[in-house]
Amino acid sequence: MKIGIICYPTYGGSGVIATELGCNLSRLGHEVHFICYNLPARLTCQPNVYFHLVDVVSYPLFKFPPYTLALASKTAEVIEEYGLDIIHAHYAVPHAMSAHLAQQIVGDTQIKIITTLHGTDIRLVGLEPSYYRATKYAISNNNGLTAVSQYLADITREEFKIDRPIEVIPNFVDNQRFIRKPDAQLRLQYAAPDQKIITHISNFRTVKRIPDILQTFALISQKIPVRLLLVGDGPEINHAAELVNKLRIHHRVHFLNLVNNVEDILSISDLFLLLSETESFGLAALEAMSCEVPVIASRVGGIPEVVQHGECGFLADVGAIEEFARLSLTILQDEVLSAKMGKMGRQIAIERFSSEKVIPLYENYYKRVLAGGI
Ligand code: GMT
Repeated sequence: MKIGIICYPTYGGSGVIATELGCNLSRLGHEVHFICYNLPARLTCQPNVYFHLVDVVSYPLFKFPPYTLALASKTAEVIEEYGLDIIHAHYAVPHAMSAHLAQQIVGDTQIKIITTLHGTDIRLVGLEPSYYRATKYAISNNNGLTAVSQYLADITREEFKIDRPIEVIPNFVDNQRFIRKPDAQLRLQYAAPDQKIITHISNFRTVKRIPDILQTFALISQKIPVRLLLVGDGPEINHAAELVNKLRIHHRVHFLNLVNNVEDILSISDLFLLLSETESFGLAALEAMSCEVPVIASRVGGIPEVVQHGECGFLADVGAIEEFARLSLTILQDEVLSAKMGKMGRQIAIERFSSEKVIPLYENYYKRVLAGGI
């Protein structure tokens, strides 16, 4: 198949999944065309993969350069030039609409549009009155629609009052890359041998409830020797640094910013925290599980579909800081339980969320959409 992929080219989960999906599809022999405003962060050069830059031209009259139109124009151009079969848009706003426009522009009934919903495109941005109607129109009229969790599919039907089928295809992880390979030297950079390492990885947006991460960590650190690694960057990072000082935990917290070797950091971690307000899936938690790191997470959105409570970690209600700290200590103070949960996490990551299992689900879905069977 000739597949066009539209995504945000950043380190965020939707961009990572889109990029990994495209690379995997190209290895299976499909021709893959990324259409983005930048080279996707995780994209590596390989045969059968093309990159098309969306150039958003500005003009003094424009207060807001029309990215949606530039993306639609570029997508239409690529569809025609390369004879694409499918455009797969990741993250509905505004990609579902740009892809729909491109389909109308080329006026070719052969090209099929599929959108994958990732989370905040539906739960936060798409529900904003400014975007609601256009998002609903686009996802109702695309040829195929997938969601990364059952929770997200259900909430989309409810919030957007649409009754079309939504295929649930979960996110996936490369179990060969995300495998526990602890580097003793790297560990020593952050913690003494008697200290545990807790890790949080995110885009540091409000939805991640960074203050809860820090307060939970502060409670844990009152009981055992421990260090916190904060990986990633985003709007809340300065606020996080201020709170770290206020809580007097600055000597126990490391800000790592964006790192390319996430799997190395996870491999030296003893616990992963994801205490978000809402989370359609929680890809970072899945990557931790694949590296045998037990997870403490909020019982919200699609997280319970990934993190099995009592098996590979524990869940508690959003904001339940004392409970998060208590559950974290239960794991950190029991080596047998910790190892058992780590192994179970990896088993779940392999059995249910490996790229080998999930990529064929997308391939089959594409074939069904092309055959008009959705
Ligand atoms: O919505 C975001 O915070 C960004 C978005 C992304 O582009 O990374 O994350 C969403 O998509 C990820 C990949 O499917 C999911 O793992 C995240 O759970 C989801 N984020 C939220 O629902 C908050």
